[in-house]
Amino acid sequence: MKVLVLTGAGISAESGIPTFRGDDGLWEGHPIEDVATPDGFRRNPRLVQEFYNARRRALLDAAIAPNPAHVALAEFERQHDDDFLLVTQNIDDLHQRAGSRKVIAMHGELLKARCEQTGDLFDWREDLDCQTPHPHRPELIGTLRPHVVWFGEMPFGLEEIDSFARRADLFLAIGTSAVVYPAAGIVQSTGPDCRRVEINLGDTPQSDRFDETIRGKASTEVPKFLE
Ligand code: BV8
Repeated sequence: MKVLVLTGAGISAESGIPTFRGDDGLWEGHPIEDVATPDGFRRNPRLVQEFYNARRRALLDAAIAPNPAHVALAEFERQHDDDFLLVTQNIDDLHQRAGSRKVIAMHGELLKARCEQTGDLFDWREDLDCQTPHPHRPELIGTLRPHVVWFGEMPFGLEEIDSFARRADLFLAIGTSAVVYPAAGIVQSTGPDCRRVEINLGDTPQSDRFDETIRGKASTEVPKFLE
């Protein structure tokens, strides 16, 4: 059985990471176009670097850890290794910390930095600013950015995701508001015989495309569904 899982910010909410569109929405105080677009970065790189530095520091806080939903997905992958793919819109590393291996972080990773000139990727746990020298080429000052997909930028892994979705027997969407594309459109790539299940606190604009909608918290409902 080929299983495709898509997760959004809702799966990390109970681990203490704020979602984007909840009351404690991340974007508050910062219009999206100021902090999550290439233009915003060009206009005010310091503001954008600090926005991600704050999120990186928060993610590395000792209190932040995978919750039972992350753990259940990692365990399920171990039991179904050959035909399983986890796609996350999240840029935290909680799936990886829980033990998930087959992960496509389609919107990038908060704990990586990328050189705009060389494309080099680095594991990055410190603050980034506009004067951070490139680790191997110090002459490249201020060329490092968060390895994160901003609005208007191409997400990662789209071909692999689409090809897997077309052949999936089960598609499980967990904790996503289904408003950001192309992630929100993955459900439409699944075949006619695919069982589509949505786990969320409430309805989303895509809920009617699912065969089953399970309403409740991810940390309770995901382990229950996968057991
Ligand atoms: C693209 C990384 C072209 C950054 C993110 C105008 C100009 C350019 C593009 C567009 C445009 N208009 C529209 C677009 C397309 C745009 C888009 O979709 N915009 C939306 C706003 C309309 N998309 C793009 O720009 C994408 N790129 O289009 O490139 C292209 C595309 C294809 C092919 C060729 C070219 C790039 C989008 C990626 C942007 N980057 N993140 C960062 O993180 O800082 S998006 C951001 O939103 C996060 O990744 C986040 O994951 C994502 C979606 O949010 P969710 O994860 O769903 O989180 P949210 O808070 O919204 O919802 C939480 C859900 O959990 C809720 O439903 C809640 O009920 C539930 N929940 C809460 N607690 C729990 C729970 N469920 C269960 N248990 C709980 N405890």
